[in-house]
Formats: sequence, structure tokens, C-alpha cells
Amino acid sequence: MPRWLKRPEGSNWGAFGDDDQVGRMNLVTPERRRRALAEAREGRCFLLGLPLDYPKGKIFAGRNPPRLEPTYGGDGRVMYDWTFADRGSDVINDDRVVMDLQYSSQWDGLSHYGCCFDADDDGVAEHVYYNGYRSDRDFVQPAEGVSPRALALGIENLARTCVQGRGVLVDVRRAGSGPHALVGYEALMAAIEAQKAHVEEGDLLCLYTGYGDLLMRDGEAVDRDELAGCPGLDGADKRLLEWIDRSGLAAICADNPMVEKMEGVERCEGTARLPLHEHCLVKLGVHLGEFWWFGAIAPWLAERGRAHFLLTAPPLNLPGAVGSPATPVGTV
Ligand code: UVW
Repeated sequence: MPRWLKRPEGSNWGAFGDDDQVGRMNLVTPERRRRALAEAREGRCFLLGLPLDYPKGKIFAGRNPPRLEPTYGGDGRVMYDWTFADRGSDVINDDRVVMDLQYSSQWDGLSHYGCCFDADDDGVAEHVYYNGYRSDRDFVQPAEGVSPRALALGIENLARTCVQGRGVLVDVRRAGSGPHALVGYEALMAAIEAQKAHVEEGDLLCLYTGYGDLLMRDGEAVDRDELAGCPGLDGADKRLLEWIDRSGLAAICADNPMVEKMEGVERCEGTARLPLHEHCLVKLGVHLGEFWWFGAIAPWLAERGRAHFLLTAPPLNLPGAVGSPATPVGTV
């Protein structure tokens, strides 16, 4: 049985193979990675992730900061300042963390976001994901005593690609318009051109909105209105979505919580509240990086008139997870 009979309009399902689970990461070929490596001219590197206990406080209800706890050794003792019972000279600490994987700097996996669509053409919409994978077949659903997990499109698939390619940094801090600072096609193209950035097939587009800088500067005291004034993409802008398709970019990473904004975006009843998520994660297999931080690399690149760098950002190789914390590195 084929996985789907009908695919959503504008989707590329099947283009990378019927069973593909990494989407446009397929476009980061060895040749394009060599081009990315050539951007690492100085050997200097920048951390592009927030400390994983940021944003302090909750931006998304339900996503909690990490809680560090000690591990217990086989002898029941807390493994902190732990020594062997026979008094070797060793002193050992082990710890564990309980956290929501998408609390801080993170990757949205292709299993994170789906849509209601009648892919088997039986007149009833089902919950489908990139390449026609389905909630009812390809996920373990939560139940009493059962933890949910993705049997397809889990984040381990992205980890296996290693996520190393050419990052293209575009400063959109002043590109937003209207009360919600939406960035549409025109504004993004203008920013790309002004910064002499080139977005080509297999590139990883990084959008610098300034949101991460506010989080890093003000921590718990951060002003929510100031955060709300930071720009984000306008997922309702059809030309923007078409460009994402046409450009061949492999991922979009931003220092804001969702890449796109929800406030002020025009939408029709019954359509996606997050149209850019639907376009990227469901239709094209373009991964989204969120809550990253460009406050150190952006001025360094801007001073030198550069926009491109080597980006290395593997997620956790955690089978079945739908997203992952990220500790991305930019090398220039
Ligand atoms: C949601 O989809 C709500 O969040 P994220 O921006 O992490 O994809």
C-alpha cells in the first residue's frame, strides 16, 4: 500500500524517496558541505545556542526549564562526591536532567508538526506528517502506562545527517512592519540583498531578529512587550512560502520562538494557525531551528561584510523524540 494517494498542494512528498524521513536535509550534499567548510577561514567559532535554562520563565505554557538531578548509583547512594566502597582515590559526579526538549534552543523535528489532510483519499482527513507518515500508524500514541514516541520521522533521523552545512545569516531586526513586526517576502529579499547574502540550494538560513539578545540581556526581567516587538516571518505571505520552496534552502533557524509569528497573521477559518510550520515541516521537509542566539556571530560577520559561515548543529540522537535541544556552532 502506498503511504498516500493524495498529497497537500505544494508539497514535495516522494521527491526524496517514498520512505525519506529527512526532507530537504538531503540537499546538504558532500559537495555543498565542502563549500560550507570553505567559509571556515579563520578557524574561529561562535556558540549559537542559548544556555538551555533560557528563556528564564515560560514562553510556551507547558514547556518547562531543565531540572538537574543527581543519579543514584547501584548502591543507592547519590552519585555526587561518590567514591568506590573499597576506597579507591576516585571521586565521581553523575547527573541527569528532566526537561521539555523544546524549552530552549531547539530543533523542530518533522514529527513535531502535522496537519489534518485526506491523504488516503477516503473522504476523511487524517493526521499526516511529512511524506505522508500518519499519527495512527507511525506514532505510539499516549495511553495509560504508555509513553508516546515517533516511530517515523523521529529526531534521530536528523541526527544521522549530522546537520553540517552553510549557514547564511540575515539580520531582520529592522525588517518587520506593522504592529506585529511581520517579515514578508519583500522585506526578507531586501534584507538578503542589502547584506549581500546568497541563499542557495542546501543552505541553512539563520534569521537574526534580536529576540535572543533580549533574553540573554535581561533574563527573568525581560519585558514581554519588547519581546513581542521583535520580528518574525509572515507565514501567510504566499510569495514568501513560494520563495522558501524555490530557493532549495534546507532549514530555517531563528533566534525567536517559532521562526514565524502568530499575532497579526491573516488566516482563513479552518487553515493552519502556523502556516509556515505547515509549509516547511509538513509539505517540504524543511526543519526549523528556534530560540537560537546570534548576538555574538552577527556583529562579527557584519563588521567584515560577511553573511556565510560553517554551521554545525546536530540534535540529540534520541530515537523517537519529536524535537531536540540544540547547541549549534558557527565557524568563520
Ligand atoms: C509550536 O509548534 C507551538 O511550537 P514550535 O515553535 O516549537 O514549533
